[in-house]
Amino acid sequence: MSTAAGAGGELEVVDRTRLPYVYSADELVGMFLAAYAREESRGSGAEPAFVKQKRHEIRRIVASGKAIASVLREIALRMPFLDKLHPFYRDIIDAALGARAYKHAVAKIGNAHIAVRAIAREAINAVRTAPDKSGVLHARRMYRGRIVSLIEDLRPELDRMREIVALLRKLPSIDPRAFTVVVAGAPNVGKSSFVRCVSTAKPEVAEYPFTTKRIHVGHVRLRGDVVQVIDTPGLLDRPLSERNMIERQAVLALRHLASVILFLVDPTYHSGFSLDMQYRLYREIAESFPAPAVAALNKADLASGEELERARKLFSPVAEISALECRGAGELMNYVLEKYYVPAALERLRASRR
Ligand SMILES: Nc1nc2c(ncn2[C@@H]2O[C@H](COP(=O)(O)OP(=O)(O)OP(=O)(O)O)[C@@H](O)[C@H]2O)c(=O)[nH]1
Ligand SMILES: [Mg+2]
Repeated sequence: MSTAAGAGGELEVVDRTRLPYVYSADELVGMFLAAYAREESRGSGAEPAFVKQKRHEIRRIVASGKAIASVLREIALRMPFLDKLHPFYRDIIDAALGARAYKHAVAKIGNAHIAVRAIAREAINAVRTAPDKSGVLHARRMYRGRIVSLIEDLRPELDRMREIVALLRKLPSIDPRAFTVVVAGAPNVGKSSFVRCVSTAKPEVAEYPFTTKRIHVGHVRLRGDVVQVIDTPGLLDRPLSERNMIERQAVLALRHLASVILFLVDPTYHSGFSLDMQYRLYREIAESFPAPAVAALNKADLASGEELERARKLFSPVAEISALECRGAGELMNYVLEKYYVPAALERLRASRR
């Protein structure tokens, strides 16, 4: 079984501050022409006009070519490298664009900087060997036309990279390498209440990609280590079969985050979902996620003895709590950490000493 903590290691996490600004094709053309125009004519007055014109032209080609080549190179280098990326991010990028299309786009932008240099070299040769003034002008037209059409050719890839960067910047601030308890369950069963009960600080609320849903990210501090607790309203409360492909993949990306899934059950009809429906959901989550799943009964203050008894039979819960008053919530969290986090932490410690 691979948990997020176990899979951590050398996998990279998206660092939002390192993501490049991806220029649009129009911005790049503007930048290219501006860099070209910026180079002013220099040289001694004694020089023949034709020689001076050639030297000026070459300087413009060198400056504008360098500007564009370095921007393209920078974009390609700073886009996340898919093969090294933590699978949580990989799945999100794959859902947005497809892994192959992403790699292709990054490679095309990266290779374009080499093409720019080659075009500039040829243009410089053409200027050097031009027999007359109009030959220089011809070389200039050729050069500018080729660079502009190369940028135009990158337009779809640049647009896609702009979308991906915007998406990555908006992702909730989750550390996929940290031990993560994902709190799941039908709507209204008390997931957010539970996260509030156990979180050291007020949980953050963030958008989740490809859904209209938000997730709440709470943290539990444990002697220098931080455990994440995320509740997933609307993400894990509906069968996967009812979702479109992209949403499905976005939901499944959570499997790379979850070290353990805590499934909350409302044994009363208070939340409006029958026990059978909650049980089906529990089975589905347990089957689609590699992380272990444990169930706990919430709203113990509200439930009748009979309701509790039925729920116990179905779910074999590890605890019965009341998140409204936070009764039993801390103990449940401790139980989950003792059982799943401590062994993982010890294992990591042992591995680091090996
Ligand atoms: N009596 C009682 N009410 C509870 C308990 N836990 C939650 N509630 C109430 O149940 C309602 C839903 O609680 P939430 O914590 O928002 O539930 P949720 O699972 O996050 O709901 P969604 O995010 O909409 O799926 C609220 O009115 C809570 O006050 C509990 O242990 N006992
Ligand atoms: Mg909620």
